[in-house]
Amino acid sequence: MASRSPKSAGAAAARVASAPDAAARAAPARRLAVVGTAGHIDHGKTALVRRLTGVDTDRLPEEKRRGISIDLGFAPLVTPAGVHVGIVDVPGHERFVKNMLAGVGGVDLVLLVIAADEGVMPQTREHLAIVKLLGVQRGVIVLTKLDLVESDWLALVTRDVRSLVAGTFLADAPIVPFSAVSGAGQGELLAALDAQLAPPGLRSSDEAVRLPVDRVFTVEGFGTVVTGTLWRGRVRTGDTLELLPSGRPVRLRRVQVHGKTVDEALAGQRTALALHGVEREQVERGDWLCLPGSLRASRVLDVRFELLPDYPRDWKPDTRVRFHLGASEIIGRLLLLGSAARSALPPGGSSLAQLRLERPAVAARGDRFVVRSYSPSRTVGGGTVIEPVAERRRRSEVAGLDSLEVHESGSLESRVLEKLASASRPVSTEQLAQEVGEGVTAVAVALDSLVARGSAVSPAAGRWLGDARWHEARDAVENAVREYASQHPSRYGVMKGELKSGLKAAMDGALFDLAFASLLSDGELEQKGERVRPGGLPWEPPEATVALLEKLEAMLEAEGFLVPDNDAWQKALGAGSVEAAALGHFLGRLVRVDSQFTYTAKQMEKLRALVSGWFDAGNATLTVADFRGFTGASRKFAVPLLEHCDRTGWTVRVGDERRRG
Ligand SMILES: Nc1nc2c(ncn2[C@@H]2O[C@H](COP(=O)(O)OP(=O)(O)OP(=O)(O)O)[C@@H](O)[C@H]2O)c(=O)[nH]1
Ligand SMILES: [Mg+2]
Repeated sequence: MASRSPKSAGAAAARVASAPDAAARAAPARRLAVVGTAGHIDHGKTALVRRLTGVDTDRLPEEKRRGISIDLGFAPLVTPAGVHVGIVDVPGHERFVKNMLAGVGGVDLVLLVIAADEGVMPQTREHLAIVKLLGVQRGVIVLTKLDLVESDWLALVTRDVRSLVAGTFLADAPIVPFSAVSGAGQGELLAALDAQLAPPGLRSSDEAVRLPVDRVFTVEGFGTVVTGTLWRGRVRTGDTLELLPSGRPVRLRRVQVHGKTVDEALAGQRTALALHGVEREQVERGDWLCLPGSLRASRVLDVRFELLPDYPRDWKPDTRVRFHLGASEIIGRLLLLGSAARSALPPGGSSLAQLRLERPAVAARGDRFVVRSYSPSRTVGGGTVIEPVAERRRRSEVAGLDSLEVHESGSLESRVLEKLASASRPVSTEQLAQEVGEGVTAVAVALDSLVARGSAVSPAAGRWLGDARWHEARDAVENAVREYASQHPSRYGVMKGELKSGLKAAMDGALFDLAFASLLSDGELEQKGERVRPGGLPWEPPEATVALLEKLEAMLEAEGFLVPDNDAWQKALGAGSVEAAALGHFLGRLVRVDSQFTYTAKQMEKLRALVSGWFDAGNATLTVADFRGFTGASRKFAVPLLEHCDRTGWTVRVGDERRRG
């Protein structure tokens, strides 16, 4: 698990890019979109991007030499309708699907590229499966190399392609024949892009910043630079973000969009960010930049897993996999939960599952991910994150699956309530928002309605707890107080500290304090000094104890200040005398002078009068001998009594003498 210091994150949050200010919101909205290519090797993805943008996205020497794309390439495009598009060009080679996955995560639209001369090929299918699993909703299909085929062949391939995409989000997508050589189809392609990007619902910049890092390098004078598609939120120069999973706070020294330095970048833009506070070696592809405190890294995640329909076998309940989310690839085990755990999952099936990863993943509820087999690496399925930070659970464990299902499909209110029900202490709105993976505002609204319905309570400002848990806690405190009172009738009540530590196993200290305070203010409890008893239950110490106390007082006063020591009167009066003495202390009728001697309040009054009489008579100092003289106490009693006088402030010790206090 990544260790993140909440302190440093909190401090970093002071200047972050989360909440858009009014000015930013009022600015005319610029339409932004990220478009990814997809398709088999050599089908003309890079040539198409070059034709549309003039940018050659094959920038590595090895890519030039081999004539294939190896890693992600990026190019900007402004469409005829004015949408600012960042294109992510992916490699088609089957060995580089993991690179493809690192870039395709955040796309709004996919350009599925199929060479008209070759038609549908393996990575056409695999890339299509991937964008489907990732939940991409918009797309345009491009049949490239139009210049190489006859029209009847083109018609044949078009039919093939239609049947490939039937039943998918691309079922009704435009199919545009295109040639990167002649430029044929370019106008139609741009028009198709605009048509697909026109409906609203592209991303919003008003959410917590989230950016998957897909490249890291150093730039002379700027140090560590990362690139990535800004999934959500907006970032500005000077902002502090949190690098996850390491939890390092980093400051943005410079923000660039497609090579141009800007003050601010918005969700849906390809960005290059120069980071302050982190070395090149401390960042890698797959890391995330986030609003500090908004996400937590975890090795264990609960998910809904979907196995691809064309997977050739049943899927085993415990399998080594590669987990792809954002730009990250993490190896781990996928454990099916529930009924599928006992058998296996058939192709096309889905199951609740737990991912146990070798390194922490940074996920949010609802994130789509892709799963590839460990070896050989093939795309086998994917799914949706339900619990981004989960507890390890046994596969056979059925308990808890209900709550997982609530988190998968339940309303925000039911999900918040689920979290509250399992919380051991009151939690803040922010923490709940993080746990259910929703914005703070939406969670606050859900909480208000839960409180209105009586399902949740707010025992302290900004803190929340399930109603049942709250009443359980109050009842536990009240019952403990009642029980003590009935067991110890001669005592006013239980000491508060003793009560709290007695309930330690049953309840968190913070919850105790809140429950206690609320019981006190409701009059359910009454407190005197440190002792607490049930409210409205008048306290009448047992007569026998009072009688014994009177006997004890008489015994202590019998010989002036020469009282019998504690052992002596306990022996003389029997077991009940300790209880009687405790009552005397609580009532202020007895005073503990030291571990050996107890005096009555009356004796103490007399002592005080004698001491002040001594000083009133004009004596500046008081020695032990003087004291013995006017009290008749032997040295054995005089020393502890004088120390008591010092403690109560009647006298002040100076060397071997006392002065008036
Ligand atoms: N005749 C013709 N050739 C094309 C066309 N588009 C691409 N090519 C050629 O096809 C080859 C592969 O093109 P790329 O654009 O590199 O293919 P790609 O899909 O990017 O390949 P990978 O990135 O490696 O998956 C190159 O030699 C291109 O010149 C086209 O429309 N017509
Ligand atoms: Mg290419």
